[in-house]
Amino acid sequence: MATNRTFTMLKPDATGAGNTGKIIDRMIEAGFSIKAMKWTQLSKAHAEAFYAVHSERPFYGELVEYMTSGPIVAMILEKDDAVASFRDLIGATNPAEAAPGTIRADFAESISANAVHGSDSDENAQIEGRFYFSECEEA
Ligand code: IDP
Ligand code: MG
Repeated sequence: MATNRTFTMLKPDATGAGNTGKIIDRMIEAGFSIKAMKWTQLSKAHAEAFYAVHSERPFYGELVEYMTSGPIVAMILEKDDAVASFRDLIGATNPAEAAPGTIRADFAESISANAVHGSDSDENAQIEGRFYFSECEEA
């Protein structure tokens, strides 16, 4: 089931550095419209559940600790081909490898504190959006 929606989080490095507005501007300038948005903070249990798919990876503990270290902004975004288009906008996981002009190249601190999350498939966009928002919270 292809959809035109994706899910993103601004991570604690981005909110903590005061980059929230600048990063949201990039998303809007790139043609994404915001369908739902929430400023919140992950508990350890919620971060472990959100990133359960990475539970066997060596960086899982570091990732959970980092993602609970400060506020995050969760958003559902809409655009044609949203998942792939958004991954292009944010750039590679490691900011050292992210293409110039991408959000991670311009705002990320490290491979762990890399400013933004972006869903990797339509299916995960749906699951991740539902993690934060009920259907009646989507515009
Ligand atoms: P993605 O966010 O670009 O989809 P994933 O491989 O899904 O990258 O990894 C999820 C998140 O885990 C990354 O965004 C990053 O915060 C963290 N991460 C990935 N690889 C590493 C690593 O090698 N060291 C530390 N953290 C990592
Ligand atoms: Mg991923």
